Amino acid sequence: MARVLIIGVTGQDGAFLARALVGRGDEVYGAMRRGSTSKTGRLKELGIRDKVNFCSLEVTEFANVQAVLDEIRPDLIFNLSAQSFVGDSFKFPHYTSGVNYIGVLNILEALRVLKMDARLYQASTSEMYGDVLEKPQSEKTPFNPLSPYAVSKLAAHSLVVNYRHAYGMFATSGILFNHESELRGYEFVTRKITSWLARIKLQDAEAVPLGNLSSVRDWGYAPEYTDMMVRMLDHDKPDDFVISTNTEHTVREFLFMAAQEMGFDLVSEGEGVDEKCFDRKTGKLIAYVDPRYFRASDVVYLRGDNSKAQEQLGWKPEVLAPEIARRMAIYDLKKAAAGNPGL
Ligand code: GDR
Repeated sequence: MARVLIIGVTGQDGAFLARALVGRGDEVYGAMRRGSTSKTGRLKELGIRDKVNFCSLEVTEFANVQAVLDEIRPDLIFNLSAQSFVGDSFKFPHYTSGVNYIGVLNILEALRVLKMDARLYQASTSEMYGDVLEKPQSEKTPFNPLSPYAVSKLAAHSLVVNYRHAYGMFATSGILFNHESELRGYEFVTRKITSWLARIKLQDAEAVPLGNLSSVRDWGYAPEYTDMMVRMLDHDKPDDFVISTNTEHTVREFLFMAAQEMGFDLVSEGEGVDEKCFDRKTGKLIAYVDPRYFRASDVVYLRGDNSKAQEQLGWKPEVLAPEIARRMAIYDLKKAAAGNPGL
């Protein structure tokens, strides 16, 4: 049994990870930001809220990070805390950089100062590939970030590599490609689509406004990805691993798949900012492009080469984008039917 600290326990990944660790008998500490106590809905949904020991932690405050690590003395630390919405990082670059980079610096420094030999997992991201220099992207592909979010994550990623080499720390980065689930936040495109379509279907909501429909992503299923986080820290040495499905779909394809599950039969008309998606059966407008959702610079193609994780960690993704769209659509229809779109 390990003592585990999950920093950022209230998010999608934090909740699934906590469930996996509780399930294997670990003692799980869940750190969250001040004032986040009301955000434990996902842990409740998974039936493990009372199995997690909560603590308050502000990663941007070094003294606080040091004190919490010293008190808990975990064997394993998963750092999932982040300002994780790429779109918002253009509006809040300082805040994003503070949490996503200084936060990691504080954790690494606290481990060093306290001379703790805890294993650290850092949540790196496919967004670091940005304007991609290779297809598909692997651990060897050079990074080329396109947002303050990606820059902050790349800085943190580089720091983890540096502390691993300089101080021999067991610090591992998972370069996770997009991973979705029924517990995904509503600001991300998959959940925005499934939750909104459910409201169109059952509550006669207006059509959903979307940004770049041609953007390509490699979407995997979050619970499988959090299982891989555990496997990465159970591995015999610290390293960097791409976790992806090595499949690709456009946002438009995801929209069509989710819509089909809800009984819509979409057809797209027009191009670029004029694109509109109608239901063939009723002629009703279901989705349209709204330039307000375009990003100042967008990552338009991501697809991960996961061979290293397959070979070294036994990674085999089972749930792929069509099934993810199906599961999220079914879940959100149930939520909308119950009149409760929230978590
Ligand atoms: P991403 O996820 O930025 O890849 O980061 P998101 O779902 O926000 O965007 C994916 C793509 O969809 C396009 N898009 C829209 N996106 C949103 N959010 N809303 C829209 O209306 C919309 N229309 C089109 C985007 O432009 C983009 O190209 C996620 C986050 O979880 C990160 O924290 C994580 O690091 C990466 O995945 C891996």
